[in-house]
Amino acid sequence: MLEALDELFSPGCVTRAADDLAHWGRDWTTAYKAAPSAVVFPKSIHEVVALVRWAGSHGVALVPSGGRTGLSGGAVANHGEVVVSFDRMNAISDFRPADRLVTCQAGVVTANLQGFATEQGLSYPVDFASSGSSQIGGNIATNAGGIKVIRYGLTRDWVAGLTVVSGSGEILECNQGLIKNATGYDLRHLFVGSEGTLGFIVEAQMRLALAPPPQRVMVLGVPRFADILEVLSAMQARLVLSAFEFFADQALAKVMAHRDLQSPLSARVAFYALIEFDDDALEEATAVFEHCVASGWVVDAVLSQSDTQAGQLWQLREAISESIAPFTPYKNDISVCIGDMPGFLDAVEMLVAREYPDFEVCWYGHIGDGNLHLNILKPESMDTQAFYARCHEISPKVFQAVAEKNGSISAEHGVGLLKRDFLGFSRSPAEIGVMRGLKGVLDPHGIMNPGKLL
Ligand code: 2HG
Ligand code: ZN
Repeated sequence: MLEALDELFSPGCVTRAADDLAHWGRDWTTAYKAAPSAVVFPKSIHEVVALVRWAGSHGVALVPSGGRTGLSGGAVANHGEVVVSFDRMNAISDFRPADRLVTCQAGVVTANLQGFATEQGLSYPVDFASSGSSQIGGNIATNAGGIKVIRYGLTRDWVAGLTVVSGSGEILECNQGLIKNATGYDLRHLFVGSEGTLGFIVEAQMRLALAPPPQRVMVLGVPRFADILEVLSAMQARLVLSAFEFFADQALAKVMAHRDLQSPLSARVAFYALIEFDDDALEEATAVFEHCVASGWVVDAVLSQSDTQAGQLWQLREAISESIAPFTPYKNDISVCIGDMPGFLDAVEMLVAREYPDFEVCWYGHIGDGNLHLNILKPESMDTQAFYARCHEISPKVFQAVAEKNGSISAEHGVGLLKRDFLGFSRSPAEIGVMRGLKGVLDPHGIMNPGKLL
């Protein structure tokens, strides 16, 4: 049956080679084995429509594939699905300065959109460590967050219009760049974060921001976990922050070893906060830093003196994920409201100390927007399956603590395969029922990324 794909696509746009299946059949999640039956590379919206209609009438499951930098298995094809790669739909077009809007095909790499915006004297402010590989379609399908959410929000906030091919093969043009549009349901937002389960995003109108003023980065040493929140509120009371990240010393040790970097402060401290702010707020930032030292929350800090140094300090945070990857980390990506963070931190810290006494635990994340990344590292001698099984036993306890604060069990990494069984900790049965109903309407044949999210 898959031979029909050769008729739907031009030569060279379908592959069944084993290496290609392994490459395009998975994302950065390491827990699953890729097993797609083919990979296709559409070059136009009409090819996507033809594919979806063909797949619907033959009951063939499709898995959308962007930069495959996801960490929840949303882009994993492990059941003979056809992978739909957007690598060849990567054009940026139709820049509209008056609206500060630009049209991107789904496969535009995030860094290319950022570069395009800079060339126009503007910026695309959503940013994360994987921006060199991740694609706009995938960012929208997972509502990607990253390191600047505290100031600029999530991907959702920059999506002004979407073109989607629904699971029944219809083209939906959602919102088309308008700021004001009070004509009923905003379907655009339904597709943001839908992980390809309702339709495939083929094109997006992205809003651009004004170029930011020059920035400064400060890394502060904070001996006690809870005091990071004191530093956050002191900073936010007087400064507009572009980022407020944190990492534990265990995470720093891994990055220093992996990238051969120096410790940012003269002595090692249990936790670090990395803040970024406008250069013209330097005096204010220094005053807050002094207040934090006087209050006993902070023991030392380093301030970037150039963009190069700012980039080096950012590496300490941004390279954590890649530095711990060789340790087969079990990832938690959880969030609560900032106001609930102090009690939540205590609860999770106690739980982790009790449940994972013999495992190395790496804390880091975007604490300024309420998002913690809690990575449990596999002891070298432990079998991977046994390690995952143990973490799966403990996860419900972590998620219970999240649920008690009405938090999210997946703040920015999506649900995919990895978190699907835990969705009920963050979404009520009634909500999940509505989600299933929507899936039935938009994906009547159940072919759009089946088995993910719901
Ligand atoms: C980050 O913030 C990414 O670095 C990855 O969201 C987080 O590796 C992780 O758990
Ligand atoms: Zn993150």
